[in-house]
Amino acid sequence: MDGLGLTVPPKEDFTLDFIVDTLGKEYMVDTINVFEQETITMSIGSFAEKFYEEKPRKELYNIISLEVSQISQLCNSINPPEMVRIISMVEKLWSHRKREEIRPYLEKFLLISMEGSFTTFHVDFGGSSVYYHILSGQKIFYLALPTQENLEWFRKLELEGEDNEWLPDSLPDSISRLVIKQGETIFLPSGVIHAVYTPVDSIVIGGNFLHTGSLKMQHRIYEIEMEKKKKFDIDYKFLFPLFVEIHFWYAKDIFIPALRVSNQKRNNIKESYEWSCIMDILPILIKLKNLEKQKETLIWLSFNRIIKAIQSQIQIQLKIQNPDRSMGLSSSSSRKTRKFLPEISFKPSSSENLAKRNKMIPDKPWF
Ligand SMILES: O=C(O)CCC(=O)C(=O)O
Ligand SMILES: [Fe+2]
Repeated sequence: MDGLGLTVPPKEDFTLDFIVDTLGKEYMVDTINVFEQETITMSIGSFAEKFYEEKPRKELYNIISLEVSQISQLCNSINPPEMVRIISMVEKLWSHRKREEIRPYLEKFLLISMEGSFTTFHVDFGGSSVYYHILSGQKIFYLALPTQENLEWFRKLELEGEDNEWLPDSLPDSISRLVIKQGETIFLPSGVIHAVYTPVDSIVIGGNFLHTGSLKMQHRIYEIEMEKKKKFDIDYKFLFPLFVEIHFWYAKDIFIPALRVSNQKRNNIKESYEWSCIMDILPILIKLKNLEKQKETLIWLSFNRIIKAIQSQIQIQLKIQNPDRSMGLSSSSSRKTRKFLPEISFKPSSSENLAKRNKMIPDKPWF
């Protein structure tokens, strides 16, 4: 696609027939039974039969979670937008082919939707950002920004509302309606609350990604998901795979080594994107560690070590930034200070941070 670095196959080739032939009729897919808003697993062959029924169809099904990154005949002609490939935390972490066998694949979804399908208000898992390209058909998005008020509304909806309501009793004050036509692409930033209506049969190519510019929002959404999980015991498959591990590994493999290098060079990185990310991720790691306490995770045993490592590198950096001020861990009150390090007032305000990020991202696409 012009300017985006997105590659998609020609829509004439990428039909439901082609997808069924490639996967084989017996290939099982999760679909949404639209009127019940319930997940139903069926073969792609059965889905196609229902798809080719005479309209108006008696039942509507919507495929929104068919990921094809490991099906070469379907994925070879798809390349997510360049920006996604650059900033995706999953891409970055797995670019060295470490832990390949557990890599989550989320950047090449096919969505196959029957006319009249709708998806109720939600935020994509883990507060992931989204790219969404209409190969054929059309979609109508109803969008609400992730303001504090709207997120509180969404939280209540998640915890108390009816799951299958297209129009819940209350709605955020301001909702934007966005029609996306064939050949168009949208990006949804982290945390955007959205509902989607499909006015005509549609095939969409889309993907989800976490990125360091939205660490706080991603974590905010994850907290809501955890609250919901606690209340309703939802399946892990509805959460961003390895969400906690991804943040842990990112800190361990990317943030700490980068901060260590800056510290060794005695670089003051106070104004850098790198620093704002590090200050964002530390409190998140502390909260994730506590959230995960009860659970067996791959990384639980090393969590404290990584948190300590990041805290001590932050301390070294703070001394570089403020050579005249005593920020040392050696002072008697250091234990407390260390615990609340992220709140230390050296942090630029969030709008400054944002501006900095916008400026910095093109310079440091690797971070
Ligand atoms: O196209 C749809 O029906 C839903 C798309 C969406 O928002 C999602 O899959 O998260
Ligand atoms: Fe979504």
